[in-house]
Amino acid sequence: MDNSPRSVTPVGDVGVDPLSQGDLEIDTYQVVRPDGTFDSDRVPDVDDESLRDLYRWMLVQRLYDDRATKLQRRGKLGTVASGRGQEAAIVGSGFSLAKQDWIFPYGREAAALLMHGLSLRDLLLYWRGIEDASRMNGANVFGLAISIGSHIPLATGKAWGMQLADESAIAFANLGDGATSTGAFHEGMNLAGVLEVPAVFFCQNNQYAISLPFDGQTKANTVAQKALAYGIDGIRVDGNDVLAVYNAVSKARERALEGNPVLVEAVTYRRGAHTTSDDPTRYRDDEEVEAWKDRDPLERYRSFLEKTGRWEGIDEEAIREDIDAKFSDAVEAADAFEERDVEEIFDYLYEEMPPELERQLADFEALLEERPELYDHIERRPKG
Ligand SMILES: Cc1ncc(C[n+]2csc(CCOP(=O)(O)OP(=O)(O)O)c2C)c(N)n1
Ligand SMILES: [Mg+2]
Repeated sequence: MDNSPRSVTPVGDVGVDPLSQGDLEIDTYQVVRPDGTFDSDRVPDVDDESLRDLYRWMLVQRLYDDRATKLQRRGKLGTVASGRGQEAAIVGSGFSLAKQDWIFPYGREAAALLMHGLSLRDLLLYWRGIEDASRMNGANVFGLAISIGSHIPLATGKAWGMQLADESAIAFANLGDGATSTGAFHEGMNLAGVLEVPAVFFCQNNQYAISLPFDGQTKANTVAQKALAYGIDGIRVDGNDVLAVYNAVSKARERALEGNPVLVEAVTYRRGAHTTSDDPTRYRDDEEVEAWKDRDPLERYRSFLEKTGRWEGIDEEAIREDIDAKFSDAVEAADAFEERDVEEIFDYLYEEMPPELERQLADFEALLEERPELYDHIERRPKG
């Protein structure tokens, strides 16, 4: 055989017809349109108080974000990742979960975690770097995935475990559009499909991963279509329409419990900065932000409640006062929480510390001896 490089001639029309992006038309499910009109057949069959609670929880999310941001500015929280603009995605999904389900959070979904039983104090402590507080709380909330996408295979694993134990519950992972570009996303989704586990992967496509816009993240038109490659269900939903998200995730949950994992894409927008350490004016223009302001999830849903005669039951001022008081109490409780020893960073990874970690701990302790001012604001473990 001749293995010298050969010239390549165009193959011409030989009947090869590649599948392409245009072949996938994925609808975006909606219940309430941006102008507040709605599809009455799609209004979920829940009582009026629950419909009002959806609004109340969205307000909780918004107020939490405002207060947490101010707290960070006063130096009392490490960083804050706000859910502003994503309230409908956060609350509509959180509201559809049962107590026995497990949430694998990604950071912006404060209201969903609070409604799942996590205390406000523990949430604040997390953002102060005290992660283990949340484990005392007994809520089915896993630690926050700071390493993007790392929780996706864990959610698959938890769902598998619950399936093997014959529990009627799902693992629910919140993730961003950026997380869909990680290897962990692929591994978690693929295994979920193969094992047919009760998991729902909820991607809040807020159009950015820090400064990188969605079309720089993937060549695919949608996140939802990626589900098909894993042989699982995909749903694309208007993430600023709380009823649409509630219906979509409720349906996904039902499917998941039957052994059909689902990837849900909620199309939304991150209205604020990525975190309190980011300046979004450096990479996006005001017109874009203004355009999404017109699609505000709270205003849209308020208009639905007004049109259907349910708004009267909501006392916004009372909710604000209640949240303010609860937030102040939670800050006080967080302040009273025992300071952690900085060496504890080394404690919880292995039952027995491996030599490499021992070496790092020794280096760290030597550094603290040499420059105690680095950590003089933090409690130190007594020697010996
Ligand atoms: C593995 C990993 N790479 C990079 C980062 C730095 N980082 C923090 S948030 C973020 C973007 C996340 O974007 P997305 O998943 O869309 O979530 P969003 O913040 O938009 O809600 C990046 C790259 C990280 N935390 N983990
Ligand atoms: Mg994003």
